[in-house]
Amino acid sequence: MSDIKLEQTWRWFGPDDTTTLQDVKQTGATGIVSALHHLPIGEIWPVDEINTYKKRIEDTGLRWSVVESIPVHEDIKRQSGQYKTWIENYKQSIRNLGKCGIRTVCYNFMPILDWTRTDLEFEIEDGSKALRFDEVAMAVFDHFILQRPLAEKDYPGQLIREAKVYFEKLNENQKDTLTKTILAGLPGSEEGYTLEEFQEILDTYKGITADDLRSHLYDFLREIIPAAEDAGVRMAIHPDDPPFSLFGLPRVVSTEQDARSLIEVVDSPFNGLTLCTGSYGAISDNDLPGMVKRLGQRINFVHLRNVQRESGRTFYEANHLEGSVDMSAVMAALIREQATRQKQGRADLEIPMRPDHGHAMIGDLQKNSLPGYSCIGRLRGLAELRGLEMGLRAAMLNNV
Ligand code: DNO
Repeated sequence: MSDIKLEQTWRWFGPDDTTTLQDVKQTGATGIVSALHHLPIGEIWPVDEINTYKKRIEDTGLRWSVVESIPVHEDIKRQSGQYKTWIENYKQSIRNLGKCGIRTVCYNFMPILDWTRTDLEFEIEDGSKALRFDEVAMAVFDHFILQRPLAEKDYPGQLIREAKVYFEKLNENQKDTLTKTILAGLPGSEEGYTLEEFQEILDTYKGITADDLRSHLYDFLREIIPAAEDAGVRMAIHPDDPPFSLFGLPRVVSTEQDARSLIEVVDSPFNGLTLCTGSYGAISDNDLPGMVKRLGQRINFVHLRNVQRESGRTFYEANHLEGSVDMSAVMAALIREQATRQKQGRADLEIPMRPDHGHAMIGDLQKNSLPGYSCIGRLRGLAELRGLEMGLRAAMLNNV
């Protein structure tokens, strides 16, 4: 147990990222989390493109540890159109990654929108900027700006009344910013929409219930996991962020029960989870240390990030060791999980972990860094998490 640790990784968005690979080296991270962002969703990732990208990373002395993400085509989530072709392509991409020695793939199954926030510049008391999800702002957008038919039904009356007051105070610029924040696509989500496009694509989900989406996910897993097993690639599904329905769309990877059910559908270590403490942690029902204890054997990738839950469903992203998630209890549970794996003789002891998001702070504020993916904010997070891990591990080893 003494010399193993979590593999410290860093998300890098490719050559245009304002944080360069050389910068990443200085953070102390050794692994890169990245994707072939330029390829259209659904297309096969060719071996030569994977190898070229991999070499570029390795030339800096880093390792491409995790793919985040191979996006899942909307047709697969709806089981419509060309979905069978997209599934075959997905399998081929997994096989190709396996051939190139890339062993972990993170993905999600959220309809239309990947992660969603309503404010990208929420100033906290030290002057740094955080991302925030405000349930009132969400209702403002959904009911008053998008004017989604029947949106009102999805919110308590009191929330709609608050949203009305909020909406009436917004000027055109502010409405525009809120719209862009929700629809333009946050880093990694690969897609952005205008209001009209968004309503159109929402309509394509009409009649698709949570049970339907769940069964589409399970069918997808039954298809891809055998391919992942053959290729030696561990799949790690990312939870819904935030972990509840938005715009009346179903979401099926939000709770411990969701995670448990989906790993049971195909009972293989290659059918695993991304433990994202910030996503699961946005609702108080998710007991994160308990989840690591109970589902740890199937955790293939870890995103460590904290959230401060406010009232209702509102939250903002807090510093990594502050906020509503007990990060030291999560870390202790991960360390115990590694010790268990070691006893079991498992090869995957060094579970890849990345500091997820960070505040825009100090030099980040003058730089045009991607929302949540500032360099110094994440560096602070990684440094704190590394210290937490090292201290806890030493204390646990010596039974302090
Ligand atoms: C946000 C990220 C998500 C995540 C995908 C995984 O910061 O955690 O975009 O990458 O949902 O597929």
